[in-house]
Amino acid sequence: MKQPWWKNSVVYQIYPKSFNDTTGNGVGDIKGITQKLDYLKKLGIDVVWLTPIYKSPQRDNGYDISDYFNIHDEYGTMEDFDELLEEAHKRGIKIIMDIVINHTSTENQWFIESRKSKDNEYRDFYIWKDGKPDGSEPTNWQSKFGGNAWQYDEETGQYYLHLFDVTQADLNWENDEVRKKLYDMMHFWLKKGVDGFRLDVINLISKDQDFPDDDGSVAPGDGRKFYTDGPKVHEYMQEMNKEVFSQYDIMTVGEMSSTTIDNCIKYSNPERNELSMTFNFHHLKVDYPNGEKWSIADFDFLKLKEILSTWQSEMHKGGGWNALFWCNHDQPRIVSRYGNDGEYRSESAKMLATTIHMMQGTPYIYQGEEIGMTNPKFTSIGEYRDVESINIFNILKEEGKSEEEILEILRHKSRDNSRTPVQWNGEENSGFTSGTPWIPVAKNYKEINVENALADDDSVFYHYQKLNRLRKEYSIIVDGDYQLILEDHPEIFAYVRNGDGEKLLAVNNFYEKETTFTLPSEVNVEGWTSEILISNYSDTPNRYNDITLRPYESVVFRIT
Ligand code: TEU
Repeated sequence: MKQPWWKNSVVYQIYPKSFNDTTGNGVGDIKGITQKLDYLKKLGIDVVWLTPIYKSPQRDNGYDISDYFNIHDEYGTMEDFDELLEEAHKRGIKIIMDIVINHTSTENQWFIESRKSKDNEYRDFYIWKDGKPDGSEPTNWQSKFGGNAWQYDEETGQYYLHLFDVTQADLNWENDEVRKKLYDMMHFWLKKGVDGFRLDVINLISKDQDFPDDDGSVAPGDGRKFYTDGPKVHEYMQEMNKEVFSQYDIMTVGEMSSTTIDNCIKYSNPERNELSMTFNFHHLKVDYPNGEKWSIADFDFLKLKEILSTWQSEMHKGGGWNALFWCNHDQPRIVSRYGNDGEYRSESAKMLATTIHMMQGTPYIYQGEEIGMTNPKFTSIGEYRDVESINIFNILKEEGKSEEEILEILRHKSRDNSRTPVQWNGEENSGFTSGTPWIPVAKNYKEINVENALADDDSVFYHYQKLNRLRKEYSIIVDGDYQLILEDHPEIFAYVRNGDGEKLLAVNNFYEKETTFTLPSEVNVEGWTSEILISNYSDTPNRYNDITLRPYESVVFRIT
C-alpha cells in the first residue's frame, strides 16, 4: 500500500509573531513568512505548521481566538495568507493550520452572546455551572496557568470553565451545534487549500459530565483525570474525521496533554479513522523533579531513553504514528536543556537532532532550532511576555520565593525561552525587525544567526538539511522497527532500526565526557559492512564497534 505523504515528511513550525517582521511594527507577519519560503525550501522541509494567525486579543499569543474566519491585524490580511499558501504550494511546501477548538477567547462573538443571559441561544456553547452551596467554585479543578479553573461571571451569577487563561473559555463539546460550527470552520480553511491541521489540546475536549471534585487520590489533585482523554473524545475524533478530514488528502496532528500510549494508538491508528499522528510530552518532563515544572533539576537521562523507546516500540506495535520533536513554542530550547549551549553548542545541537530524526515518526523542527538557537537568559521579569510565566512569577512570589530564585527558574522553564525572534543576521534586532521587537532578541544573535549558519558548511543548519535529505533516500528511516540497545549506559543513547537485510545504528553521546561504545552481542552484524550516513565530527571512523566517542559525538551507520 502506498504510504501517506506525511509519513516521510518533515514539518517546520512557525511562530509568526517571532519569525520575520516586514512592516517594522516589531511583530512578525505573514508576508515575512512568504519572504522566507526559499530559505525553508533550502532546509528541505515539506510542511509548515503555522501557529494561530486568526483574530485574537493575543492574551495567549493567538491561542485565544476571537474570530476563526479572519486574520489577526498585526499579521496581515487574508490576501497575504492566500498568497503565502500559493507561494508555498509553488515550491512544493504544504501548510497546516493550528486549530484551537477546546476553547475560544472570551472576546469571541459566541462567548459574548453566551454570557449575556441563561437563555441566550449561545449559552450552551460553553460550560456554565452554579457554584457550590457555599458559593465557591463548582469543582476544585486547577487552570493550567495557575489558580482555579472556574471564573464567576456577575452577569448571570454562574461560573464558566477555563482550563487555560481566564480569557480562554472552554467550549461545550456535548452540544451538537458547537461541533457542527467547528466542522464548518475547518471546511472553510480546507477549501482554501490548506493541507491539514495541528489540533491544540485536542484530548481535553470531552469532560466528565458529573464534574466531580478531584480528591487527589490519583495524583495530582488538579482535575486532569476528569477531562484528559475524556469519556467521548474518541467518538468526537471519529465524527470529526468522518465529517471533515476524510474528505481531503490532509495530515492531522493532535496535541495530547498528559496522555497515554494506549490512547495515542487509538488516536493515530489509521484503522480507527481519527488522526494522522500525535504529540505527547512525556520525554520533556524528565527534568521536572517529582513532576513539578517550576523547579530546576538535571534531566534524567535513563528515563529519557526509556520513555522515548517505549513510545517507539509500543506505537509501532499498535499501528500508531508519533510526531517527533524536542522543541516548540511552549518548551525551552533543547540545546540549552538536554544539550550544551556553551562550548559544544554546535556538536550537541546536531547530536540531539540526529537522535530524534532517526526514530520512527514525523519529525518537527521549531523555528531557530535549525541554527541551534539557545534560551535567551533574560535577567528581569520585564523581559517576559508569556501569560503563564507572568502568572507563575506572581504565584511563586506570593509563596515566598525570592525574585532572583524565580527568575532563575524562568530562565530554565519559561515558554518565552523559545519565543524570542528568529536570529536572521548580525544586524540590529537580528534582522527580525526594523522597529522594536515585541520581545527582546537573545543577546547572542551576532554569533548565532541564519546568515552565519548558511555561510558555514559545517553548521547546524546543514546537519538538519542532511537529515531531511536522508529521510527521503532511506525508507528504513520511515519503516524500520526500533530497538534500544545499551539501555543502562549512563552517557550513550544508541538504537538500531531494523529493515530488510539492512540496519541503521544510531550512536549518540549525550555528555561532554568521552565514553566508549561497544556493540552488544544481541546485534548480530558479523561480516556485514558499514557506511556512515551522518555524524557531527568530520573524522568519525567508519567502525561501528569499540569506538571512543568524543564530547556529544553522534554517528549513524548503515550496515548491510
Ligand atoms: O498547549 C497546551 C499545553 O497543555 C501545554 O503545552 C502548556 O502550554 C504548558 O503545559 C504550560 O506549561 C497549547 C498551546 O501549545 C499553548 O501555547 C497554549 O497556551 C495552550 O494550548 C492553550 O491554548
